[in-house]
Amino acid sequence: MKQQKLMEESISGLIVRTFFSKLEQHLAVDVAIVGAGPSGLVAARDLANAGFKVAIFESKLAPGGGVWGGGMLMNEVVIQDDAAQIINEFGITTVKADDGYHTADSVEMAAGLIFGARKAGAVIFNAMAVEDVVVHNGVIAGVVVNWNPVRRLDMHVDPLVVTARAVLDGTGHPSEIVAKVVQKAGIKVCSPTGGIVGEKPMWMEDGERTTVENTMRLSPGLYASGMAANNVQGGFRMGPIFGGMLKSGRKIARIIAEDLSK
Ligand code: 48F
Repeated sequence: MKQQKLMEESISGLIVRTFFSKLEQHLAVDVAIVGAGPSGLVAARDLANAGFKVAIFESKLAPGGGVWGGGMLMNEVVIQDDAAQIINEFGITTVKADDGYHTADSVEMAAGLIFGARKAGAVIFNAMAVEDVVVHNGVIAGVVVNWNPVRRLDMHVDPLVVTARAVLDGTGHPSEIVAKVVQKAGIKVCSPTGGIVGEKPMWMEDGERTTVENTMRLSPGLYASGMAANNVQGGFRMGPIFGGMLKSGRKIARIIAEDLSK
């Protein structure tokens, strides 16, 4: 007589099969986005909506980057008039305030950005860190991934590789991926020094403007958005105002889409 499957076996089996199928389908993607902060999530949604295969790798358990904490753990953020529309497209509510600013509940914004990117078709691998890049003849051709707990515990475990036609560094302040490219691969990037200039201190107005200006292709196959872009070019930081991050995500999605369509 056939033995009936136990519930425990069915549940574990479903998780293992669906996860590995998802991973296998994303071992070669059009765009690998490193970091699920606001700029990366906006870029992911735009690129997925444009029909590209997008995978986001986020080292933390919860995607959303620096959005959740608002300003000093007060869970509201501020967005300028000309960028509010971008999160409204995700269905996130903004409340108009004085002087051309809007506020948004940071928990709704983080959750909404994640949901919007995922619903557009971008797949998010959380608790998975990018520890290196793939370089073929000077062209960035993918990312090297491992479980973040493995990295944190400094375990000697070899990683896996995801190939990509474009790699976006959306890792925020440290621009971890560009650092690998410059320091380890010895590739010069498009910046005043050919390397990472380093983020400057607080100046909200200038930082917001330059975040968008600094968003660009850095070398063949490599792009940066958000604070990572600012760190590379030496822009100012700006704290809990997010218009620049949203516009940066939108701008880099357009640049990547144009490059991949050539
Ligand atoms: O820093 P983050 O939110 O990126 P962003 O889009 O936005 C910056 C703002 O949140 C804020 C600000 C606004 O004015 O200044 O800081 O530039 O999110 C970056 C994400 O990248 C993840 C990290 O956990 C965070 O969620 N991350 C960093 N390094 C890696 C990574 C890595 N090596 N692999 C995977 N994820």
